[in-house]
Amino acid sequence: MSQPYTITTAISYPNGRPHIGHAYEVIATDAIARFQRMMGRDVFFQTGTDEHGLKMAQTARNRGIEPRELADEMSSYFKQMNDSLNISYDRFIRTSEPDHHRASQAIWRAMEANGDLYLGRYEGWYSVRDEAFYDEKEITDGEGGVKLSPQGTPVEWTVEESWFFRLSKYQDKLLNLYNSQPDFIRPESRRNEILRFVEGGLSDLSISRTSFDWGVKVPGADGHVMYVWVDALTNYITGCGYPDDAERMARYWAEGGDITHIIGKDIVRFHTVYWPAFLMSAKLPLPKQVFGHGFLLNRGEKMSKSVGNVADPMELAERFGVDQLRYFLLSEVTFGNDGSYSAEAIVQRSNSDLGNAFGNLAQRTLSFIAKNLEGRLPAINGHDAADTELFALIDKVVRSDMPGAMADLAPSVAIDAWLRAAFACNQYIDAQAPWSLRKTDPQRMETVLATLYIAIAQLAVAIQPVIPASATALLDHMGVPADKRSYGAIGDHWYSDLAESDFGLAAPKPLFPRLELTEADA
Ligand code: ME8
Repeated sequence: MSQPYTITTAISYPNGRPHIGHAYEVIATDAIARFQRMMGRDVFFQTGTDEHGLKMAQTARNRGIEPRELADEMSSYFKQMNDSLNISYDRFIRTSEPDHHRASQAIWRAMEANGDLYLGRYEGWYSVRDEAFYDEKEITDGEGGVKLSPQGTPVEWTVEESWFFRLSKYQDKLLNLYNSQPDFIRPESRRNEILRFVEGGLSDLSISRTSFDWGVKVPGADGHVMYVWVDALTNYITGCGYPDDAERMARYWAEGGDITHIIGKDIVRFHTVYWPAFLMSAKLPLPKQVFGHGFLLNRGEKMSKSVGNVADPMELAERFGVDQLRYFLLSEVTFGNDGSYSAEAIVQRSNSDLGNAFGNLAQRTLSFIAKNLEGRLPAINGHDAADTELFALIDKVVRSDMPGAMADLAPSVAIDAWLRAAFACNQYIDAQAPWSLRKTDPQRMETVLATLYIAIAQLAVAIQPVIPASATALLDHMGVPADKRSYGAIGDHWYSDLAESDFGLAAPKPLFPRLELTEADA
Protein backbone atom coordinates (compact mmCIF):
# COMPACT_ATOMS: atom_id res chain seq x y z
CA MET A 1 0.00 0.00 0.00
CA SER A 2 1.34 3.40 -0.93
CA GLN A 3 1.95 6.11 1.65
CA PRO A 4 -1.19 7.89 2.93
CA TYR A 5 -1.68 11.48 1.85
CA THR A 6 -3.05 14.22 4.09
CA ILE A 7 -4.18 17.52 2.62
CA THR A 8 -5.99 20.45 4.21
CA THR A 9 -7.29 23.89 3.36
CA ALA A 10 -7.22 26.73 5.86
CA ILE A 11 -10.34 26.76 8.02
CA SER A 12 -12.38 29.86 7.25
CA TYR A 13 -13.71 32.44 9.69
CA PRO A 14 -17.47 32.07 9.55
CA ASN A 15 -18.06 35.73 10.44
CA GLY A 16 -19.66 36.22 7.03
CA ARG A 17 -20.63 34.19 4.01
CA PRO A 18 -18.01 32.50 1.88
CA HIS A 19 -16.49 34.53 -0.97
CA ILE A 20 -14.78 33.47 -4.16
CA GLY A 21 -11.36 33.34 -2.46
CA HIS A 22 -12.66 30.64 -0.13
CA ALA A 23 -14.11 28.76 -3.10
CA TYR A 24 -10.82 29.01 -4.96
CA GLU A 25 -8.88 27.46 -2.09
CA VAL A 26 -11.20 24.47 -1.61
CA ILE A 27 -11.48 23.85 -5.35
CA ALA A 28 -7.71 23.77 -5.80
CA THR A 29 -7.28 21.52 -2.78
CA ASP A 30 -10.10 19.27 -3.95
CA ALA A 31 -8.49 18.81 -7.35
CA ILE A 32 -5.24 17.74 -5.71
CA ALA A 33 -7.02 15.39 -3.29
CA ARG A 34 -8.99 13.81 -6.14
CA PHE A 35 -5.79 13.44 -8.14
CA GLN A 36 -4.03 11.64 -5.28
CA ARG A 37 -7.01 9.30 -4.83
CA MET A 38 -6.85 8.52 -8.53
CA MET A 39 -3.21 7.58 -8.00
CA GLY A 40 -4.41 4.98 -5.52
CA ARG A 41 -3.40 6.91 -2.39
CA ASP A 42 -5.23 6.67 0.91
CA VAL A 43 -6.20 10.35 1.15
CA PHE A 44 -7.45 12.34 4.11
CA PHE A 45 -8.76 15.75 3.03
CA GLN A 46 -10.02 18.18 5.66
CA THR A 47 -11.58 21.61 5.47
CA GLY A 48 -13.89 23.51 7.83
CA THR A 49 -14.53 26.63 9.89
CA ASP A 50 -12.47 28.53 12.46
CA GLU A 51 -15.10 29.63 14.92
CA HIS A 52 -13.44 31.18 17.97
CA GLY A 53 -11.70 34.48 18.64
CA LEU A 54 -12.38 38.15 18.96
CA LYS A 55 -13.46 38.69 15.36
CA MET A 56 -16.29 36.18 15.75
CA ALA A 57 -17.20 37.52 19.21
CA GLN A 58 -17.35 41.12 17.93
CA THR A 59 -19.34 40.29 14.79
CA ALA A 60 -21.86 38.38 16.91
CA ARG A 61 -22.13 41.25 19.39
CA ASN A 62 -22.76 43.73 16.56
CA ARG A 63 -25.60 41.53 15.35
CA GLY A 64 -26.93 41.06 18.87
CA ILE A 65 -26.53 37.29 18.82
CA GLU A 66 -24.33 34.75 20.58
CA PRO A 67 -21.08 33.75 18.84
CA ARG A 68 -22.31 30.17 18.67
CA GLU A 69 -25.43 31.24 16.76
CA LEU A 70 -23.31 33.18 14.31
CA ALA A 71 -20.97 30.22 13.89
CA ASP A 72 -23.83 27.76 13.36
CA GLU A 73 -25.46 29.95 10.74
CA MET A 74 -22.37 30.90 8.77
CA SER A 75 -20.60 27.56 9.04
CA SER A 76 -23.59 25.97 7.36
CA TYR A 77 -23.05 28.25 4.33
CA PHE A 78 -19.46 27.11 4.08
CA LYS A 79 -20.52 23.49 4.24
CA GLN A 80 -23.20 24.10 1.62
CA MET A 81 -20.68 25.81 -0.62
CA ASN A 82 -18.40 22.79 -0.36
CA ASP A 83 -21.21 20.42 -1.19
CA SER A 84 -22.42 22.40 -4.17
CA LEU A 85 -18.92 22.81 -5.57
CA ASN A 86 -18.46 19.03 -5.43
CA ILE A 87 -15.67 19.21 -2.84
CA SER A 88 -14.68 15.69 -1.82
CA TYR A 89 -13.65 16.51 1.76
CA ASP A 90 -13.38 13.63 4.22
CA ARG A 91 -14.09 15.84 7.19
CA PHE A 92 -15.62 19.27 7.54
CA ILE A 93 -14.31 20.32 10.94
CA ARG A 94 -15.81 22.99 13.16
CA THR A 95 -13.47 24.20 15.88
CA SER A 96 -16.41 24.44 18.28
CA GLU A 97 -16.67 20.62 18.24
CA PRO A 98 -15.82 18.74 21.47
CA ASP A 99 -13.05 16.57 20.00
CA HIS A 100 -11.32 19.74 18.82
CA HIS A 101 -11.44 21.29 22.28
CA ARG A 102 -9.88 18.09 23.65
CA ALA A 103 -7.11 18.16 21.03
CA SER A 104 -6.35 21.85 21.68
CA GLN A 105 -6.10 21.28 25.42
CA ALA A 106 -3.87 18.26 24.84
CA ILE A 107 -1.41 20.16 22.66
CA TRP A 108 -1.42 22.98 25.21
CA ARG A 109 -0.49 20.55 28.00
CA ALA A 110 2.21 18.99 25.83
CA MET A 111 3.78 22.42 25.18
CA GLU A 112 3.52 23.22 28.88
CA ALA A 113 5.14 19.90 29.80
CA ASN A 114 8.04 20.85 27.54
CA GLY A 115 8.58 24.03 29.59
CA ASP A 116 7.54 26.36 26.77
CA LEU A 117 4.64 28.22 28.40
CA TYR A 118 4.75 30.93 31.05
CA LEU A 119 2.32 33.43 32.51
CA GLY A 120 3.01 37.09 31.83
CA ARG A 121 1.49 40.33 30.75
CA TYR A 122 0.95 41.24 27.12
CA GLU A 123 1.34 44.82 26.02
CA GLY A 124 1.31 45.38 22.32
CA TRP A 125 -0.51 45.78 19.05
CA TYR A 126 -3.34 43.49 18.03
CA SER A 127 -5.36 43.37 14.82
CA VAL A 128 -8.81 41.86 15.28
CA ARG A 129 -9.27 41.58 11.53
CA ASP A 130 -6.13 39.40 11.19
CA GLU A 131 -6.42 37.96 14.73
CA ALA A 132 -2.71 38.71 14.94
CA PHE A 133 -0.14 40.37 17.21
CA TYR A 134 2.42 42.60 15.58
CA ASP A 135 5.77 43.97 16.68
CA GLU A 136 6.20 47.71 17.10
CA LYS A 137 8.61 47.71 14.13
CA GLU A 138 5.90 46.34 11.83
CA ILE A 139 3.34 49.05 12.56
CA THR A 140 2.79 52.05 10.27
CA ASP A 141 0.69 55.21 10.55
CA GLY A 142 -2.53 55.30 8.56
CA GLU A 143 -4.96 58.13 7.91
CA GLY A 144 -6.38 59.98 10.90
CA GLY A 145 -3.77 58.64 13.30
CA VAL A 146 -4.90 55.02 12.89
CA LYS A 147 -2.11 52.51 13.37
CA LEU A 148 -1.90 49.82 10.71
CA SER A 149 -0.52 46.28 10.53
CA PRO A 150 1.68 45.17 7.62
CA GLN A 151 -1.55 43.75 6.11
CA GLY A 152 -3.08 47.23 6.20
CA THR A 153 -5.60 46.36 8.91
CA PRO A 154 -6.16 48.59 11.97
CA VAL A 155 -4.41 47.53 15.19
CA GLU A 156 -5.24 48.39 18.76
CA TRP A 157 -3.01 48.66 21.82
CA THR A 158 -3.78 45.72 24.07
CA VAL A 159 -2.76 45.15 27.66
CA GLU A 160 -3.73 41.87 29.27
CA GLU A 161 -2.54 39.07 31.53
CA SER A 162 -1.61 36.32 29.16
CA TRP A 163 0.13 33.00 28.75
CA PHE A 164 3.16 33.11 26.50
CA PHE A 165 4.78 30.56 24.24
CA ARG A 166 8.58 30.62 24.06
CA LEU A 167 8.71 31.17 20.33
CA SER A 168 12.13 32.84 20.66
CA LYS A 169 13.57 29.45 21.62
CA TYR A 170 12.64 28.04 18.20
CA GLN A 171 14.41 30.48 15.90
CA ASP A 172 17.35 28.18 15.08
CA LYS A 173 15.22 25.06 14.89
CA LEU A 174 12.92 26.78 12.41
CA LEU A 175 15.80 28.04 10.29
CA ASN A 176 17.19 24.50 10.27
CA LEU A 177 13.84 23.20 9.12
CA TYR A 178 13.66 25.69 6.21
CA ASN A 179 17.21 24.85 5.19
CA SER A 180 16.97 21.10 5.46
CA GLN A 181 13.54 20.99 3.79
CA PRO A 182 13.67 23.70 1.11
CA ASP A 183 10.19 22.69 -0.07
CA PHE A 184 8.63 23.16 3.34
CA ILE A 185 7.40 26.61 2.29
CA ARG A 186 6.22 27.15 -1.27
CA PRO A 187 6.27 29.09 -3.50
CA GLU A 188 9.81 30.46 -3.31
CA SER A 189 8.71 34.09 -2.81
CA ARG A 190 6.83 33.13 0.38
CA ARG A 191 9.79 31.12 1.61
CA ASN A 192 12.09 34.12 1.26
CA GLU A 193 9.64 36.32 3.14
CA ILE A 194 9.50 33.90 6.05
CA LEU A 195 13.25 33.35 6.10
CA ARG A 196 13.77 37.10 6.45
CA PHE A 197 11.14 37.34 9.17
CA VAL A 198 12.62 34.52 11.26
CA GLU A 199 16.21 35.66 10.72
CA GLY A 200 15.14 39.03 12.11
CA GLY A 201 14.51 37.39 15.51
CA LEU A 202 11.35 36.02 17.14
CA SER A 203 9.54 37.41 20.17
CA ASP A 204 7.62 35.11 22.48
CA LEU A 205 3.98 34.79 21.48
CA SER A 206 0.99 35.72 23.60
CA ILE A 207 -1.28 32.68 23.41
CA SER A 208 -4.20 33.31 25.75
CA ARG A 209 -6.81 36.02 26.29
CA THR A 210 -8.80 37.10 29.33
CA SER A 211 -10.97 39.90 27.93
CA PHE A 212 -13.56 37.55 26.38
CA ASP A 213 -14.52 33.91 26.76
CA TRP A 214 -15.43 32.66 23.28
CA GLY A 215 -12.72 30.06 22.79
CA VAL A 216 -11.09 26.92 24.07
CA LYS A 217 -10.51 27.08 27.83
CA VAL A 218 -6.88 27.04 28.90
CA PRO A 219 -6.42 23.95 31.07
CA GLY A 220 -5.78 24.88 34.69
CA ALA A 221 -6.08 28.66 34.14
CA ASP A 222 -9.54 29.97 34.91
CA GLY A 223 -10.56 33.01 32.95
CA HIS A 224 -8.15 32.33 30.06
CA VAL A 225 -9.20 31.18 26.61
CA MET A 226 -6.63 30.20 24.00
CA TYR A 227 -5.50 32.69 21.40
CA VAL A 228 -7.58 31.69 18.41
CA TRP A 229 -4.62 30.70 16.23
CA VAL A 230 -3.45 28.11 18.78
CA ASP A 231 -6.70 26.24 18.51
CA ALA A 232 -7.19 27.01 14.81
CA LEU A 233 -3.90 25.43 13.75
CA THR A 234 -4.59 22.43 15.96
CA ASN A 235 -7.62 21.59 13.79
CA TYR A 236 -5.27 19.76 11.44
CA ILE A 237 -4.33 17.14 14.01
CA THR A 238 -7.80 16.93 15.58
CA GLY A 239 -8.95 15.49 12.27
CA CYS A 240 -6.05 13.04 12.32
CA GLY A 241 -7.12 11.58 15.66
CA TYR A 242 -5.02 13.58 18.13
CA PRO A 243 -4.68 12.89 21.04
CA ASP A 244 -6.56 9.61 21.54
CA ASP A 245 -6.47 7.72 18.26
CA ALA A 246 -2.86 6.61 17.84
CA GLU A 247 -3.67 4.39 14.89
CA ARG A 248 -5.25 7.20 12.94
CA MET A 249 -2.36 9.53 13.82
CA ALA A 250 0.10 6.92 12.54
CA ARG A 251 -1.78 6.89 9.27
CA TYR A 252 -2.39 10.59 8.61
CA TRP A 253 -0.01 12.56 10.83
CA ALA A 254 3.11 10.43 11.03
CA GLU A 255 6.77 11.37 11.21
CA GLY A 256 7.87 11.80 7.58
CA GLY A 257 4.23 11.73 6.48
CA ASP A 258 3.07 13.21 3.18
CA ILE A 259 1.13 16.13 4.68
CA THR A 260 0.29 19.32 2.76
CA HIS A 261 -1.40 22.50 3.95
CA ILE A 262 -2.94 24.66 1.24
CA ILE A 263 -3.50 28.20 2.49
CA GLY A 264 -3.55 31.78 1.24
CA LYS A 265 -0.50 34.02 1.15
CA ASP A 266 -1.74 36.20 4.04
CA ILE A 267 -1.46 33.42 6.63
CA VAL A 268 1.85 31.82 5.72
CA ARG A 269 3.54 33.14 8.87
CA PHE A 270 1.09 31.32 11.15
CA HIS A 271 1.57 28.06 9.28
CA THR A 272 5.31 28.10 8.79
CA VAL A 273 6.53 29.78 12.00
CA TYR A 274 4.01 29.29 14.81
CA TRP A 275 2.61 25.93 13.73
CA PRO A 276 5.90 24.01 13.33
CA ALA A 277 7.15 25.59 16.57
CA PHE A 278 4.02 24.40 18.44
CA LEU A 279 4.43 20.94 16.96
CA MET A 280 8.14 20.75 17.83
CA SER A 281 7.33 21.85 21.36
CA ALA A 282 4.59 19.20 21.70
CA LYS A 283 6.95 16.62 20.15
CA LEU A 284 4.62 15.94 17.26
CA PRO A 285 5.46 15.31 13.59
CA LEU A 286 5.63 18.27 11.19
CA PRO A 287 3.78 18.70 7.91
CA LYS A 288 5.82 18.15 4.78
CA GLN A 289 4.74 21.26 2.93
CA VAL A 290 2.86 24.53 3.28
CA PHE A 291 1.76 26.10 0.01
CA GLY A 292 0.66 29.76 0.09
CA HIS A 293 -1.54 30.39 -2.94
CA GLY A 294 -2.23 33.86 -4.31
CA PHE A 295 -5.30 36.05 -3.98
CA LEU A 296 -8.19 36.32 -6.36
CA LEU A 297 -8.97 39.82 -7.45
CA ASN A 298 -12.17 41.13 -9.00
CA ARG A 299 -11.09 42.46 -12.40
CA GLY A 300 -7.69 43.12 -10.91
CA GLU A 301 -9.01 44.87 -7.80
CA LYS A 302 -9.00 43.70 -4.23
CA MET A 303 -12.43 42.47 -3.14
CA SER A 304 -13.94 44.35 -0.26
CA LYS A 305 -17.35 44.54 1.31
CA SER A 306 -17.30 48.34 1.26
CA VAL A 307 -16.53 48.47 -2.46
CA GLY A 308 -19.27 45.89 -3.00
CA ASN A 309 -17.27 43.73 -5.40
CA VAL A 310 -17.20 40.52 -3.36
CA ALA A 311 -18.38 37.71 -5.61
CA ASP A 312 -20.62 34.99 -4.23
CA PRO A 313 -19.19 31.69 -5.48
CA MET A 314 -22.60 30.02 -5.32
CA GLU A 315 -24.08 32.61 -7.66
CA LEU A 316 -21.21 32.15 -10.10
CA ALA A 317 -21.55 28.37 -9.99
CA GLU A 318 -25.29 28.57 -10.51
CA ARG A 319 -24.95 30.87 -13.41
CA PHE A 320 -21.98 29.37 -15.23
CA GLY A 321 -21.88 25.81 -13.88
CA VAL A 322 -19.82 24.21 -11.12
CA ASP A 323 -17.31 22.57 -13.45
CA GLN A 324 -17.04 25.72 -15.56
CA LEU A 325 -16.15 27.70 -12.44
CA ARG A 326 -13.71 25.04 -11.22
CA TYR A 327 -12.06 24.84 -14.63
CA PHE A 328 -11.81 28.60 -14.90
CA LEU A 329 -10.20 29.11 -11.50
CA LEU A 330 -7.70 26.29 -11.91
CA SER A 331 -6.69 27.08 -15.48
CA GLU A 332 -6.68 30.87 -15.26
CA VAL A 333 -4.54 31.28 -12.16
CA THR A 334 -1.00 29.91 -11.92
CA PHE A 335 -1.02 28.30 -8.49
CA GLY A 336 0.94 30.57 -6.17
CA ASN A 337 0.26 33.79 -8.11
CA ASP A 338 -2.60 36.24 -7.75
CA GLY A 339 -5.30 36.04 -10.39
CA SER A 340 -8.29 37.96 -11.63
CA TYR A 341 -11.79 36.82 -12.37
CA SER A 342 -14.64 38.39 -14.27
CA ALA A 343 -17.78 37.10 -15.94
CA GLU A 344 -16.21 37.71 -19.38
CA ALA A 345 -13.14 35.65 -18.52
CA ILE A 346 -15.21 32.74 -17.18
CA VAL A 347 -17.45 32.73 -20.24
CA GLN A 348 -14.54 33.06 -22.62
CA ARG A 349 -12.55 30.19 -21.15
CA SER A 350 -15.48 27.90 -20.75
CA ASN A 351 -16.66 28.41 -24.32
CA SER A 352 -13.24 28.14 -25.91
CA ASP A 353 -11.64 25.31 -23.92
CA LEU A 354 -14.48 23.22 -22.55
CA GLY A 355 -17.06 23.91 -25.25
CA ASN A 356 -15.10 24.25 -28.47
CA ALA A 357 -11.87 22.38 -27.90
CA PHE A 358 -13.08 19.41 -25.84
CA GLY A 359 -16.90 19.30 -25.77
CA ASN A 360 -17.36 19.60 -29.53
CA LEU A 361 -14.66 17.05 -30.17
CA ALA A 362 -16.47 14.51 -27.97
CA GLN A 363 -19.82 15.48 -29.42
CA ARG A 364 -18.74 15.14 -33.04
CA THR A 365 -16.92 11.86 -32.52
CA LEU A 366 -19.55 10.11 -30.43
CA SER A 367 -22.46 11.26 -32.58
CA PHE A 368 -20.63 9.96 -35.61
CA ILE A 369 -20.01 6.57 -33.97
CA ALA A 370 -23.62 6.38 -32.79
CA LYS A 371 -24.93 7.15 -36.22
CA ASN A 372 -22.61 5.14 -38.45
CA LEU A 373 -21.72 2.12 -36.33
CA GLU A 374 -25.06 1.63 -34.60
CA GLY A 375 -23.42 2.52 -31.33
CA ARG A 376 -20.87 -0.32 -31.41
CA LEU A 377 -17.25 0.41 -30.58
CA PRO A 378 -15.15 0.99 -33.70
CA ALA A 379 -12.60 -1.67 -34.57
CA ILE A 380 -8.89 -1.02 -34.97
CA ASN A 381 -7.64 -2.21 -38.33
CA GLY A 382 -3.93 -1.47 -38.06
CA HIS A 383 -2.56 1.98 -37.21
CA ASP A 384 -0.79 4.46 -39.38
CA ALA A 385 1.71 7.14 -38.39
CA ALA A 386 -0.88 9.81 -37.55
CA ASP A 387 -2.60 7.49 -35.04
CA THR A 388 0.67 6.50 -33.42
CA GLU A 389 1.68 10.13 -33.12
CA LEU A 390 -1.60 11.09 -31.46
CA PHE A 391 -1.37 8.12 -29.07
CA ALA A 392 2.17 9.06 -28.12
CA LEU A 393 1.04 12.59 -27.28
CA ILE A 394 -2.01 11.47 -25.29
CA ASP A 395 0.07 8.94 -23.45
CA LYS A 396 2.66 11.51 -22.47
CA VAL A 397 0.05 14.05 -21.40
CA VAL A 398 -2.13 11.64 -19.48
CA ARG A 399 0.49 9.43 -17.91
CA SER A 400 3.34 11.85 -17.35
CA ASP A 401 2.70 15.59 -17.85
CA MET A 402 -0.61 15.81 -16.02
CA PRO A 403 0.18 13.58 -13.04
CA GLY A 404 3.60 15.23 -12.76
CA ALA A 405 2.07 18.70 -12.63
CA MET A 406 -0.68 17.73 -10.21
CA ALA A 407 1.78 16.03 -7.86
CA ASP A 408 3.77 19.28 -7.97
CA LEU A 409 0.65 21.33 -7.06
CA ALA A 410 0.51 22.98 -10.47
CA PRO A 411 -3.05 22.42 -11.74
CA SER A 412 -2.80 25.13 -14.41
CA VAL A 413 0.21 23.35 -15.92
CA ALA A 414 -1.74 20.07 -15.97
CA ILE A 415 -4.66 21.79 -17.68
CA ASP A 416 -2.39 23.38 -20.29
CA ALA A 417 -1.09 19.95 -21.23
CA TRP A 418 -4.63 18.59 -21.40
CA LEU A 419 -5.78 21.40 -23.65
CA ARG A 420 -2.80 20.90 -25.94
CA ALA A 421 -3.84 17.27 -26.33
CA ALA A 422 -7.45 18.27 -27.09
CA PHE A 423 -6.16 20.63 -29.82
CA ALA A 424 -4.11 17.78 -31.27
CA CYS A 425 -7.25 15.61 -31.41
CA ASN A 426 -9.07 18.36 -33.28
CA GLN A 427 -6.26 18.59 -35.81
CA TYR A 428 -6.33 14.82 -36.16
CA ILE A 429 -10.07 14.66 -36.81
CA ASP A 430 -9.85 17.44 -39.41
CA ALA A 431 -6.88 15.84 -41.16
CA GLN A 432 -8.33 12.31 -41.11
CA ALA A 433 -11.85 13.45 -42.05
CA PRO A 434 -13.70 10.26 -41.02
CA TRP A 435 -16.86 11.59 -42.74
CA SER A 436 -15.09 11.28 -46.12
CA LEU A 437 -13.77 7.83 -45.28
CA ARG A 438 -17.26 6.47 -44.75
CA LYS A 439 -17.68 5.65 -48.44
CA THR A 440 -14.07 5.30 -49.56
CA ASP A 441 -12.47 3.31 -46.75
CA PRO A 442 -14.82 2.23 -43.95
CA GLN A 443 -12.12 0.16 -42.28
CA ARG A 444 -9.83 3.16 -41.96
CA MET A 445 -12.80 5.19 -40.75
CA GLU A 446 -13.26 2.76 -37.87
CA THR A 447 -9.61 2.97 -36.91
CA VAL A 448 -9.79 6.75 -36.89
CA LEU A 449 -12.90 6.68 -34.72
CA ALA A 450 -11.35 4.15 -32.37
CA THR A 451 -8.27 6.34 -32.06
CA LEU A 452 -10.45 9.33 -31.23
CA TYR A 453 -12.59 7.35 -28.81
CA ILE A 454 -9.48 6.28 -26.92
CA ALA A 455 -8.00 9.78 -26.91
CA ILE A 456 -11.23 11.41 -25.72
CA ALA A 457 -11.93 8.84 -23.01
CA GLN A 458 -8.39 9.09 -21.68
CA LEU A 459 -8.52 12.88 -21.65
CA ALA A 460 -11.80 12.60 -19.73
CA VAL A 461 -10.13 10.26 -17.24
CA ALA A 462 -7.23 12.64 -16.78
CA ILE A 463 -9.34 15.77 -16.24
CA GLN A 464 -11.60 14.21 -13.59
CA PRO A 465 -9.93 16.03 -10.66
CA VAL A 466 -10.71 19.39 -12.27
CA ILE A 467 -14.21 18.85 -13.67
CA PRO A 468 -15.41 15.74 -11.85
CA ALA A 469 -19.12 15.83 -12.71
CA SER A 470 -18.70 16.50 -16.44
CA ALA A 471 -15.85 14.03 -16.83
CA THR A 472 -17.88 11.37 -15.03
CA ALA A 473 -20.94 12.06 -17.17
CA LEU A 474 -18.86 11.69 -20.32
CA LEU A 475 -17.15 8.50 -19.13
CA ASP A 476 -20.53 7.06 -18.14
CA HIS A 477 -21.87 7.93 -21.52
CA MET A 478 -18.88 6.34 -23.22
CA GLY A 479 -19.33 3.16 -21.19
CA VAL A 480 -15.90 3.30 -19.55
CA PRO A 481 -16.03 1.03 -16.48
CA ALA A 482 -14.98 2.34 -13.06
CA ASP A 483 -11.76 0.33 -12.95
CA LYS A 484 -10.54 2.02 -16.14
CA ARG A 485 -10.83 5.56 -14.82
CA SER A 486 -7.52 6.06 -13.08
CA TYR A 487 -4.18 7.23 -14.45
CA GLY A 488 -2.77 3.84 -13.51
CA ALA A 489 -5.41 1.91 -15.48
CA ILE A 490 -4.48 3.61 -18.72
CA GLY A 491 -2.06 1.52 -20.75
CA ASP A 492 -1.92 -1.55 -22.95
CA HIS A 493 -5.17 -3.46 -23.38
CA TRP A 494 -7.16 -0.47 -22.11
CA TYR A 495 -9.23 -0.44 -25.30
CA SER A 496 -9.20 -4.12 -26.24
CA ASP A 497 -10.61 -5.03 -22.81
CA LEU A 498 -13.23 -2.34 -23.25
CA ALA A 499 -14.21 -3.45 -26.73
CA GLU A 500 -15.19 -6.84 -25.39
CA SER A 501 -18.06 -5.47 -23.32
CA ASP A 502 -21.47 -4.62 -24.74
CA PHE A 503 -21.96 -1.14 -26.03
CA GLY A 504 -24.97 0.92 -26.90
CA LEU A 505 -23.29 4.20 -27.58
CA ALA A 506 -25.80 6.96 -28.25
CA ALA A 507 -25.22 10.53 -29.33
CA PRO A 508 -24.39 12.54 -26.20
CA LYS A 509 -26.12 15.67 -25.00
CA PRO A 510 -23.82 18.68 -25.23
CA LEU A 511 -21.59 18.63 -22.16
CA PHE A 512 -20.77 22.31 -22.03
CA PRO A 513 -23.60 24.42 -23.41
CA ARG A 514 -22.44 27.77 -24.74
CA LEU A 515 -22.39 30.47 -22.06
CA GLU A 516 -23.57 33.97 -22.86
CA LEU A 517 -22.84 37.30 -21.19
CA THR A 518 -25.62 39.66 -20.26
CA GLU A 519 -25.66 43.45 -20.29
CA ALA A 520 -25.14 43.45 -16.55
CA ASP A 521 -21.67 41.95 -17.09
CA ALA A 522 -20.34 44.91 -19.08
O1 ME8 B 1 -7.47 33.24 7.55
N1 ME8 B 1 -8.29 35.01 -2.70
O2 ME8 B 1 -9.67 32.55 7.59
P1 ME8 B 1 -10.25 33.40 6.36
C1 ME8 B 1 -7.81 33.80 -2.37
N2 ME8 B 1 -9.37 31.37 9.89
N3 ME8 B 1 -7.80 33.31 -1.13
C2 ME8 B 1 -8.30 34.07 -0.14
C3 ME8 B 1 -8.82 35.36 -0.40
C4 ME8 B 1 -8.81 35.83 -1.76
N4 ME8 B 1 -9.29 37.00 -2.13
N5 ME8 B 1 -9.23 35.87 0.78
C5 ME8 B 1 -8.97 34.92 1.73
C6 ME8 B 1 -8.39 32.62 8.06
N6 ME8 B 1 -8.41 33.85 1.17
C7 ME8 B 1 -8.14 31.74 9.28
C8 ME8 B 1 -7.35 30.52 8.86
S1 ME8 B 1 -6.18 28.16 9.32
C9 ME8 B 1 -5.70 27.29 10.67
C10 ME8 B 1 -7.05 29.53 9.95
C11 ME8 B 1 -7.97 32.62 1.86
O3 ME8 B 1 -11.69 33.04 6.31
C12 ME8 B 1 -7.07 32.91 3.04
O4 ME8 B 1 -5.77 33.19 2.62
O5 ME8 B 1 -9.87 34.82 6.49
C13 ME8 B 1 -7.19 31.63 3.82
O6 ME8 B 1 -6.29 30.65 3.34
C14 ME8 B 1 -8.63 31.19 3.56
O7 ME8 B 1 -9.07 31.95 2.42
C15 ME8 B 1 -9.56 31.46 4.74
O8 ME8 B 1 -9.50 32.83 5.09
